[in-house]
Amino acid sequence: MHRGYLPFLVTLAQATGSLAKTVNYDWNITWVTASPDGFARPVIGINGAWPCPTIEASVGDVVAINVNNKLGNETTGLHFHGINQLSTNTMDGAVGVSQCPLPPGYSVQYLFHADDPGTYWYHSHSMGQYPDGLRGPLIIHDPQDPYKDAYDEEIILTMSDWYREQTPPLIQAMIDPNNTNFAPPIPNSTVVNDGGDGHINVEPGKTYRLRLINWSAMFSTFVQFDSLDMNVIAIDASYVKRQSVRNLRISAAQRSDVLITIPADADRNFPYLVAMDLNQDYADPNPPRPIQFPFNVTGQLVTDAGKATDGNITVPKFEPYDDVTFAPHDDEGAYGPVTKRWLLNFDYCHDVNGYPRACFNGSTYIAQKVPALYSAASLGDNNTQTDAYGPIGAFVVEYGEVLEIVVNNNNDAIHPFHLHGHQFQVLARPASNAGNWSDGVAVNDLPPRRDTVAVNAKSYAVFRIKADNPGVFLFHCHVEWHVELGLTATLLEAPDRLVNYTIPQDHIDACDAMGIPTTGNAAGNADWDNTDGFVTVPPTVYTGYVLRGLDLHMDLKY
Ligand SMILES: *[C@@H]1O[C@H](CO)[C@@H](O)[C@H](O)[C@H]1NC(C)=O
Ligand SMILES: *[C@@H]1O[C@H](CO)[C@@H](O)[C@H](O)[C@H]1NC(C)=O
Ligand SMILES: *[C@@H]1O[C@H](CO)[C@@H](O)[C@H](O)[C@H]1NC(C)=O
Ligand SMILES: *[C@@H]1O[C@H](CO)[C@@H](O)[C@H](O)[C@H]1NC(C)=O
Ligand SMILES: *[C@@H]1O[C@H](CO)[C@@H](O)[C@H](O)[C@H]1NC(C)=O
Ligand SMILES: *[C@@H]1O[C@H](CO)[C@@H](O)[C@H](O)[C@H]1NC(C)=O
Ligand SMILES: *[C@@H]1O[C@H](CO)[C@@H](O)[C@H](O)[C@H]1NC(C)=O
Ligand SMILES: *[C@@H]1O[C@H](CO)[C@@H](O)[C@H](O)[C@H]1NC(C)=O
Ligand SMILES: *[C@@H]1O[C@H](CO)[C@@H](O)[C@H](O)[C@H]1NC(C)=O
Ligand SMILES: *[C@@H]1O[C@H](CO)[C@@H](O)[C@H](O)[C@H]1NC(C)=O
Ligand SMILES: *[C@@H]1O[C@H](CO)[C@@H](O)[C@H](O)[C@H]1NC(C)=O
Ligand SMILES: [Cu+2]
Repeated sequence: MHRGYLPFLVTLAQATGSLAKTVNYDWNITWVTASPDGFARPVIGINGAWPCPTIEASVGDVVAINVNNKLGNETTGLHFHGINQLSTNTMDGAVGVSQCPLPPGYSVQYLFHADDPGTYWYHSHSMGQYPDGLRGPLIIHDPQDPYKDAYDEEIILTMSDWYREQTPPLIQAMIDPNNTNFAPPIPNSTVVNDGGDGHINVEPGKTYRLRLINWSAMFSTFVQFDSLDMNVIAIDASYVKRQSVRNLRISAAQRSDVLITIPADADRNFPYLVAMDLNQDYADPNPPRPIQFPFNVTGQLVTDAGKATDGNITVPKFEPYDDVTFAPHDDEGAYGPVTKRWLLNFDYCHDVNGYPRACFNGSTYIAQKVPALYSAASLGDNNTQTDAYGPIGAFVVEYGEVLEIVVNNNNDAIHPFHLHGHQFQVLARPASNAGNWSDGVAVNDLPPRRDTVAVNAKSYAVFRIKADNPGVFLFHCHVEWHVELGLTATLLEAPDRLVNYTIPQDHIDACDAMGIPTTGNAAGNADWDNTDGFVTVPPTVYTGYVLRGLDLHMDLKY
């Protein structure tokens, strides 16, 4: 099975040195029963087990993952969050954008280059599936890690909200036309490492690199370790100048790598608190929905299992470190001059059909039949016509441009925004109630980079990227329930370089099995401006990714 991009990958692997290897995984996606919070329910696991395994590679490696959908009754797809997929956009795993839904009984191989070190995670990017359990850590180790002499061992600590109900009924309630409050489902608990007691064995005198990963569907987490400071060394997949902090707020999809030193004379265990932020805007002293921190998990850094492990800590007031004040480790300054600006005004809305949805500039994202990348690859030079892609909020940037992305959050809650394909620079992210962005606002000229940033309530954020990764990339809120409400837009990056882009045969086979065209505009029409068959009404009934029986040529309501 040969792929058009494989020679490219091999060339890169060779270029980075003889130690480069291919890391192979062979995965069956399967139903498993698990009870991470003491309540048993079906979850989506891998090779009959859950929590899902960790993908580990080193810089320069090629990662090859065979994904066999053995769910029987649902489609799927895997996204590798934070991996830029430079020149491998077909491997981004965003269903409806860079691939078709993978039907039961079918397989695809994800093949990409481990080019940048860091703490990442993978998850299903198929309607609402990751809160059902299909998520795991993805670590790319760095032989050149600038902090490698500063720690002795590594520990992965994941944290998440957890729902006892399966996702489909939760999404059904979310997208129902009667959900006029745009109300998301409230989780039942907080889990660390997808279950277990949160005990971590440590030794006095050692320094640990904790890779904190938040894969919540909705809520952010505050993290604090008793009397021990955290030394932050990386956010998402970007190194920062070492910074000591007491408390972090980690939004859905964000990661932080922190060093923690256990005192050499430690004679006890150290509790740590993971507290879910259930306020819409934690800075607001009178939150509109005052459900305050009911979901705490207290874990323990255990130096001696014979000593008390029931200690806990109380944090009178969470004062999380401001993550936009971290400094990039490599001193890379703000990209410039800006040649294009993408200004997005987010608010809840009623769409043209009157349905309660989430909008950028008054428009909600509506998934189309043909993955947008496949349209870009097949429409020739008409692939720059944003109307060819249907109502997916398409925006074109040319190769080499410096793109400034501005998001105004007109809502009274904090929302974590994520861009696929880049670690973007965060130039400004003021406090809540700063109002809308205006040209000339102060920006940081030594900005930190990351791939997900929490935008404060009634406020804004300013990001920049260099358009050096031809592809089709989603920009969306990482609250899964808001994705279902359409809080997504689409970046068409250097579409002129996507003409005749090679789509792997196994990805094409998945589309064929689903009855989805792989060329043409959003509806598969050869003429870019023929809108017959465009999807213009967002789904209000969640048939979702569920296949009715084994009729693979289902209606396209995924
Ligand atoms: C995947 O499932 C098939 C049966 O459907 C089995 O033969 C194979 O060994 C499984 N693979 C793994 C890695 O468990
Ligand atoms: C698919 O099957 C699993 C396992 O039986 C079940 O728990 C789940 O609810 C089903 N999914 C749908 C969408 O019906
Ligand atoms: C919407 O309608 C459904 C089905 O009739 C009902 O179960 C649900 O409670 C309603 N939701 C709201 C927010 O009124
Ligand atoms: C989970 O939480 C929801 C929302 O608060 C609640 O309605 C439901 O009863 C809870 N489920 C269980 C099994 O505790
Ligand atoms: C994870 O992110 C969610 C959503 O932003 C947030 O509410 C929750 O507090 C975060 N959890 C941790 C442990 O950082
Ligand atoms: C833990 O916190 C609870 C509630 O704040 C308190 O009642 C209890 O005494 C604490 N336990 C210890 C060992 O400090
Ligand atoms: C969770 O922890 C916070 C900070 O210590 C505290 O304010 C809150 O009362 C705790 N919640 C519960 C339910 O214990
Ligand atoms: C969104 O609306 C603003 C204000 O009207 C406008 O300046 C901006 O260009 C619009 N963005 C897009 C992507 O159309
Ligand atoms: C682009 O669309 C125009 C009609 O608008 C058509 O004449 C032309 O052939 C198309 N170009 C390609 C490469 O398909
Ligand atoms: C921000 O702009 C929106 C229009 O996009 C407007 O409705 C809102 O009132 C503005 N907010 C402020 C604080 O001026
Ligand atoms: C793309 O493929 C078409 C059909 O084979 C061909 O006519 C066209 O020249 C190709 N375009 C580019 C830019 O390679
Ligand atoms: Cu993502």
